[in-house]
This record gives sequence, C-alpha cells and structure tokens, in this order.
Amino acid sequence: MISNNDTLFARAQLTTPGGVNSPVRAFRSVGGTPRFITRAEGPYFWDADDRRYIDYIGSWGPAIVGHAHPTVIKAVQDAAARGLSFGAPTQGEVEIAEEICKLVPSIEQVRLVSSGTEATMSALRLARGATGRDKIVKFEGCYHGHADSLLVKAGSGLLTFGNPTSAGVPEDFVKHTLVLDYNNAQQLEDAFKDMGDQIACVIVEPVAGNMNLVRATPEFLQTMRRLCTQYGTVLIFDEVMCGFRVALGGAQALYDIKPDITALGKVIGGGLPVAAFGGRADLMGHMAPLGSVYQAGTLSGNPVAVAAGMSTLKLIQEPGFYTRLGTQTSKLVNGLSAAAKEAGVTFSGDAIGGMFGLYFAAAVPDSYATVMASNKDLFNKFFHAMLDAGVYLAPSAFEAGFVSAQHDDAVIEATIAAARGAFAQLV
Ligand code: HOZ
Repeated sequence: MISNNDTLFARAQLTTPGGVNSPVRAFRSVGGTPRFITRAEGPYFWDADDRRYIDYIGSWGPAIVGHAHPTVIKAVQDAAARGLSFGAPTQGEVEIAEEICKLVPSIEQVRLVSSGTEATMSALRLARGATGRDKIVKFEGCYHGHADSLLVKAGSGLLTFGNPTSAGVPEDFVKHTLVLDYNNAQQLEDAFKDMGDQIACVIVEPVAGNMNLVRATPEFLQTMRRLCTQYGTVLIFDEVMCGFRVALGGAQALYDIKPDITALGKVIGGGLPVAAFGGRADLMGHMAPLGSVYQAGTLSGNPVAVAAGMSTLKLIQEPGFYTRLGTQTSKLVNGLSAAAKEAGVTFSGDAIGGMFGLYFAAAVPDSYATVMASNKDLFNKFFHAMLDAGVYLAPSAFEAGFVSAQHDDAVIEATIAAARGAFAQLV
C-alpha cells in the first residue's frame, strides 16, 4: 500500500526545495521518508497514515506542556477571536515582557521578535552598535540561527577568523567572526589577550542543543563572564533552546551567571512564533526608537502568538513542574542507557531539565569534536528502529531531544521497551 507520507513527500518536492521548510525535517541525515504530521495531543503526534508516535522533539522545544494543551488552545482561540494582528501595541505584549523580566532577572528590558534567528541577529547588532566594535566570538558546534555573521565555522588556526558554512555568505561578512572551541577556557583567554578590546560580543549556547546536547562547564562560562566584564564585551547567552527548558530561569539560573543580553524563543511562544532578546537596560536603550540600533517587525509581539506564549509561561510556573519534568527526562535517559548496556551497545546519555542527549559513544561529549566522533551509523539505525516502533526522535544524531510534562511513566516505559527492541537490532 502506498503511504500518504510518501505521496505528500513526492508532491512537496515539486514545489518546495527538498520538500521541507527547514532542512533537518527532510530526514537527509537518517534517510527515509519524513513523516507528515496531521495532529498532536499531549506526548503524541500522528502522521498522514494515522500512525501514532511518542514525540521527543516537541516542535524542537516549544511543546513543553505537551501538544495542544487545553489552556494554551483556549488562550489562542480567545485571542484569535479578538483579531489576528494589529501592527500596534497591545496589553498582552506588556504582560509577557513583565513576565519574562520577572522570570529571567538578568533581563531588565526585552524586545519581542518572531524567531530565534531574529533574536540572535538583533542581539549581535545591538552588541556591535553599543560597543562600536565589529568582532564577535562564537563557538564551534553552537548554532544561533541563520544570520550571515553566525553561519561560520572555525578558520585554519586559533586566531584566524572563520569560514562561511553556507553558500551565499560573503567571506567579507564573516571576517569579523572568530570561532573557538566549546568548553576551552584557555583558548578564550588567549583570544581576549590578543584582541579583547576589539570584541563586541561573545555569543554562546550555555547548554548547547544543536550539536546534540552538550553542557558547558561552569569554569568555561565563568571565564567568559570575567573576560567580557574586563574588556567591556557584551556577553550574549543564546537560550532559545535551553531557556525555560533546563530550569525556570534558564541555564543562567542553573549556572548562576548573568549574561548582558539573552536571546529567547521556542517555549516563550508555546508553539507559535515568539522570540525575544533582552538584558541590561543601558544596553537595550540603544535600540530604536530610543537609540540608533534599528530593528522592527510586522508580526513582532503578535497578539495570538503572545497569548500562546503567556499561557505556556503560566503553566510552567505551577508548583513542581520542573521537578517532574526533570524526573521524567532522567528516567528516560537512565532507562535507555540500561537497555543499551543489556544489549551490549556502546551508548551514553545526558539529561538537564526537559532536554536530553543520546550518544552512541562511551562517554557524554563535551565539545563539537567529541560529538562528531560518536557513531552516526548506529544512531541512524536506532532512529529507524524506534520510528518503526512508534517513537519519534530527532532525525539527526546531532540534535537534542525534548520531553514534555505529558510524558508520564507509561509513555517513558513504552519508549524504553521500544528501545530494548531497537538496541537488540544493532548487535
Ligand atoms: N533549528 C532546528 C534544529 N536545531 C530545526 C527547526 C525545525 O526544523 O523546525
């Protein structure tokens, strides 16, 4: 029988490059046909053949309270009934800004945008505008959206500037981007010693989620904070993925480090397009209309999206929310690790709050190089065995996974049972 997913994928490729609107969805890394999703509820979604999957991407992070949570749906329906977009300020924008500032104390003022890419791109412009400097530092393996200056990989040596990772990004645009190793505090010290007074900002995922899950060491982030303060460089935490995921106040609460600017997204939109950047009021004062750093957006602070985000932010503040989320995520990772061990498969896992990493490697990686050394072929086989068993993991060995508040014990146990079968197929 012809699968509806196959039919839709064939059609999609006629009108959309690669058949998808975001590359990782195309299953290129793991092979096979992407699933076209028709509906979702709680920890599950269903594909075009009406097959149900336990979902561990949660829309790549936003679905922290589970899919189609009745409270969020009601808030969206109520907001939509009042009008979809006004291009003028609303009370909802004031309320969500107040909520974000309350939950993330390093954020004194915040500007809403529509995607994580916009948030990091604008944060970068702000840092450059406020410092009058051009150079920026990022780390290999951290992904900050697809702005030109950030699609850069390391150059040939430590203090050489980077090379574009995408066609269409002129060398000239990235000649100010220095790419250093994640978790290498000494390298960062050396870079600042060499050119600290020219660096506008350091941007980092304090818990990286785009090279699988890789946590920063406290020493690495503390060194970064110290150097940025010493040299008047803006420290930007990209918490688009880990914000409200690893803890209520984000990774900065977990590590007890205050960045100057934070980029947020995903959870703050509850499944609709809301992202934000915010931080020290003196820095945010450089933004137009107060200052000379320009940024704008027709759908920024969209009332329906803000309603979804605000209701999600309220739900995650319910007592015990993060304790339960962390417990379920740890149960998942521990169960998968035990199942791999029983099967004799080299495997490790890590979990922080509602985010997790699965690695076909003996130890949890701490850098881009160690992540890349994990066994991608085994991951791909495991991915397909799990998919066949009704469990949807991220279709790439280099993406983090996400658990929602609706992943109860029965769901986690069903996943571990599926994994026992999947690991057995690998040996
Ligand atoms: N940026 C996401 C991967 N880290 C993918 C987003 C999507 O395809 O929806």
